[in-house]
Amino acid sequence: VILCVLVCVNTQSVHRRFEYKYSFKPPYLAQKDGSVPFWEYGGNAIASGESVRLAPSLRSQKGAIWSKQPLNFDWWEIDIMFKVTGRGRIGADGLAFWYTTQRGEYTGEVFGSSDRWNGLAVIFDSFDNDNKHNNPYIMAVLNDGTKVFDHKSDGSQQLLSGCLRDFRNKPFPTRARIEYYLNTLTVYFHNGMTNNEADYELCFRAENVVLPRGGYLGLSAATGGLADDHDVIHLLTTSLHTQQQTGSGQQMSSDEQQKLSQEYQEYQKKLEQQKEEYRKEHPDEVRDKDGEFDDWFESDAQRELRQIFQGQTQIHDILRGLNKKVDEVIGKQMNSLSMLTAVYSHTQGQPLQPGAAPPAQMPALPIGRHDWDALVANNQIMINTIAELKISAGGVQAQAMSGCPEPSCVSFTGLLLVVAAQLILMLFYAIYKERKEAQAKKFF
Ligand SMILES: [Ca+2]
Ligand SMILES: [Ca+2]
Repeated sequence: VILCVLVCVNTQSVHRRFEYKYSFKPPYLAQKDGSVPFWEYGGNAIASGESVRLAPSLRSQKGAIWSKQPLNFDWWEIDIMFKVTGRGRIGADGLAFWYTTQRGEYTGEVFGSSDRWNGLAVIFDSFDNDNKHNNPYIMAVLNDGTKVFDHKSDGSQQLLSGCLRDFRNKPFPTRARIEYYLNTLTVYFHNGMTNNEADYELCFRAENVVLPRGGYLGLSAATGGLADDHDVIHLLTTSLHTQQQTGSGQQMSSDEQQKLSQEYQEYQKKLEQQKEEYRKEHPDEVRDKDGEFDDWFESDAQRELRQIFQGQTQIHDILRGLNKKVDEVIGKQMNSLSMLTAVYSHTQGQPLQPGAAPPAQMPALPIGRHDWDALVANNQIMINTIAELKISAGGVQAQAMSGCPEPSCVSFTGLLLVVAAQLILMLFYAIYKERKEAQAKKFF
């Protein structure tokens, strides 16, 4: 999926620009007075240096954060890193991302913000109101300002598209990447089982989506009788521009650009100043943050958990590598097989034209029945080895599920066998080709 995205993006040559005025991220996410630059939050939301807690794990809490300015570009990609955590097996209510023509409320009816919105909501719905065992669910809901969100059915009759994904209580923060480019809306989800940047999966893609221009960005969350903490660690906005857009009238005037960069420099200076002040005021904390004492305060249980996660992440990486290699081997295998078949059928079954003189007599079949059988047998061995390898990979996965923290349980014998078999086949083919060429030369 990631590969496709890269390729698609490359072929259409999208120009990307990070939009700091529509983003927030740690450290120093909130300033000393609690404000978040370029954003406004309210309700029960609290911003700290590290995250924005939209709704805390207390009953009936609501909160939201909204961008101060509407977007001044048409296409965008927004990456949200968040954590929904709670003690219960079930949590509530959920979190929502908004792109709407007006800023919503901070204590509204729909996951903390306004109903009858005009624009897009991407909702992370934790609680299963309609009892269909299909939550937590991620969905996009479009609204033109007239529809009332149907909580009773979890919006199942109103959603544009969605996917069933558990985003609660993950070892690493979960992430969503929402892309709106040339009227195609794509949502990717990172399940937080690893902290690997490449682990986004497609949730859905919808075409011909028309959103109003110049919307505001927002995030909101709400709790009910059950209550999770809803923390957003960052929201990063990138504007996407087609080549024509950047080439023509969309270009900013140099005055405007100068003003913007000056503004940005001032913002950076202010940030640095605040960091310095913070260091002066909290010398201990800063030292702590540098990690000097981190290792001293890890309990046994924490350490064990950390080791398990590390082990599982490693197993996951190894499995992914193995999968890729097996795919490669199968691909090569298919290639050589089709080449061989083509050659074989060419030499065996060349039909002779009745009228035409037979071409310079066909060379005796350069590959005997015996050679062919050997090749087929070789092939069979390779297919069996791949099957074995797949089974052993499955075993490793099962072990990983049962919490085996050792990353070394993978046997590479299978992999080596495949590689060896592949080499033998290549060698065989090379010899065969040489023989054929030598024989062909005799005729010229
Ligand atoms: Ca719900
Ligand atoms: Ca449901």
